[in-house]
Amino acid sequence: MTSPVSISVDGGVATVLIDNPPVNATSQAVRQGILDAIREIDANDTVQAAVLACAGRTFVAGADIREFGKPPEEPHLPDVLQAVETARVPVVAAIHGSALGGGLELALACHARIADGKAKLGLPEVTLGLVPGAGGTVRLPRLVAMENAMEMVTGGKPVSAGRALEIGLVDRISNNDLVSEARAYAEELIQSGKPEPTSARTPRDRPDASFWTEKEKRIAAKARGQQSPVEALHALRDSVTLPVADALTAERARFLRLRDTEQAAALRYMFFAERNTGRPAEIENVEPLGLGVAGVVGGGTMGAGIAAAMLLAGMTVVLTERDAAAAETARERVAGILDGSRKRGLLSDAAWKDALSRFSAQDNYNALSAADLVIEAVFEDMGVKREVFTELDRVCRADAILASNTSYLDVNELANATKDPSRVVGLHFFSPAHIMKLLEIVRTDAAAPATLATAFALAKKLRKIPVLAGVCDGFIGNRIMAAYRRECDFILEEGALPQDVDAAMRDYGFAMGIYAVQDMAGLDIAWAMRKRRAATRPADERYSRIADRLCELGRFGRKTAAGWYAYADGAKAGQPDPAVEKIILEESARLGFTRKPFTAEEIMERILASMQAEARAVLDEGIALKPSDIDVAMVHGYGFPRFRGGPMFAAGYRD
Ligand code: 3H9
Repeated sequence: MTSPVSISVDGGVATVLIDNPPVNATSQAVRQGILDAIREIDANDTVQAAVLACAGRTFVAGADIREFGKPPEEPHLPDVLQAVETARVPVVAAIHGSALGGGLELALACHARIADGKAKLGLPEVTLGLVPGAGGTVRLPRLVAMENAMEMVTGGKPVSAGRALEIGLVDRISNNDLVSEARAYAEELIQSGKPEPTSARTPRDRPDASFWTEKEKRIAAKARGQQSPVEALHALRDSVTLPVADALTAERARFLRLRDTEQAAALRYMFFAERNTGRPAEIENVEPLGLGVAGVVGGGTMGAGIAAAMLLAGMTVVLTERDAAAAETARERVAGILDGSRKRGLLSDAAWKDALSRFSAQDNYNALSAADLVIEAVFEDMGVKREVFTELDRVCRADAILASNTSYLDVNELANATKDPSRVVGLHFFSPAHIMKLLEIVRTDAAAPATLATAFALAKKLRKIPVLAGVCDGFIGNRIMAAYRRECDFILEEGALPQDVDAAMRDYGFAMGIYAVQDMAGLDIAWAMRKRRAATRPADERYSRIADRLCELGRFGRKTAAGWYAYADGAKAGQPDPAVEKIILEESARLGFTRKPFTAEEIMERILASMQAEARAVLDEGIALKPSDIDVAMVHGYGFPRFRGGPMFAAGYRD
């Protein structure tokens, strides 16, 4: 087998090239190849400097995640990096694409670093439930200030090449031909002498004990039970309090210990589940239709978010509203979102202007006549949505795709309101639509393969994770949420209070509990739906009246300063309310329950069991293609903690 690492020597400078598609991960063959190349360089007196570069779209993007479940094979990455760092000649890392995890650790072990202007550099191990395992926490604080190292290692977010230069992570930015500039840099180092190995340098700073205490408090609170961010902080503390060799050993031990945890297994599973969500067989080899011009009907929170998402992805967007005043409000809303992205540095001034120039808000449907795709995001009511589809049928091109952003309604019924149901699909975005990664693609009975292929192409263009769902009440996510919300109300009837349920969910890793979420979103829409469905509800079905009783009192959540909690003086955080407790106790008594205390574990067991039961029904009915799609939906649309892998993973499902 040929090695994925090759070496060529030209005029005293060796170029070591790693070529291991798709992302040059440090598989066993790559590790062996780098080690062999360094040995060859060490043995060849004509070589005076080396450049380490990668073929294809990126520098080394990390260890090979697929190897993590298996016993590690020699040579181990720390030993390979030790060989690079102690090489006889200076080694310059030439970084393009992404230098991540073990890839950045490799660059840190080199004697100098030059990066392409568009490169990204990071240590994302915490997002896989790990800490860097090949010297990242020890070498990084010897190049950058501890505050910056801490952000990179405990947050896991990559930094841009520009930022990397600013903080001292790279020495130079290449503006032209990266490898030639790296070679020129290597030649300079032949003259000026080999820089000191990174691990032999003095740390940029050694913060005092109060720094670590304060950071640990903050990081642990943010991690909500995920172990790796706090472990990463401890590894950084070791790197400036222990001798270097001991810090490297301690880091490696931490990495190996974490690699075998359930959290790391869950995060690895999620990594692949997100990239491999199911696609319907009928769209293989089907060309998607064009996605240049998109229409959006309705400029409320969802419509404006969807419009912004498409503008940010380079599409031209026409939004329609019922009259000029509403169109102007929608325009302002979309402009506000784009402005927010610019202020947070996610959009350059030029890109912001460009996005605005591709947007218009109109007060009539005729403006949609040129659109390739139209997404309606009007009020969640079948009558209103049917009218919209009738209008779209009248004004849109015969080959335009018509999509509904409904979160519950029967998309088949909407499709049948059009002349050509094969062009209709559900596209269920999550709020805020320009940020949330999940896109449920709802397949109607008549949807043509090209319609579905285009929906998947849209997800890719918007950098969203597509999850295919069949038509049913609530599709995948809302249906499972409705099931566990019902279960939570039963737990209230049997003895718990909303604050107990919410605390149990937060302890498990959710950002918010179900009752705080309902108060934020508003209780009225779900109430209206329950009333609509009351006539068809089976008489023997268990039904909790608590939420209805709150709504009857006008307690619709934060917006009315009262819901499951009380919100005094516009407070964002609710307080337990004796009036709610009274209603719950009355309902328990009415139903004949002797209230009993629930532990957080018991509450979570009931919640998970109800999610899993509904998820199995969703699979049996063919609403979801596979269990991991359900996990992706619950993690990315409903706040299920990613480090727990989703309800199916928690039930023992492994891909
Ligand atoms: C680590 O390094 C530990 C060390 O500290 C210690 C070691 C001792 N391994 O995302 P994409 C596959 S931990 C295996 O669609 P993009 C991916 O599954 C690691 N496979 O492309 C997909 O396969 P397929 C730290 C990997 O352009 C294909 O590559 N590193 C790996 O949107 C394309 O991926 C990370 O966490 C991998 N490491 O984004 C980096 N990475 O085509 C993880 C990717 O069969 N990777 N694949 O579906 C990423 O963040 C993105 O993939 C990247 C490219 C930004 C690189």
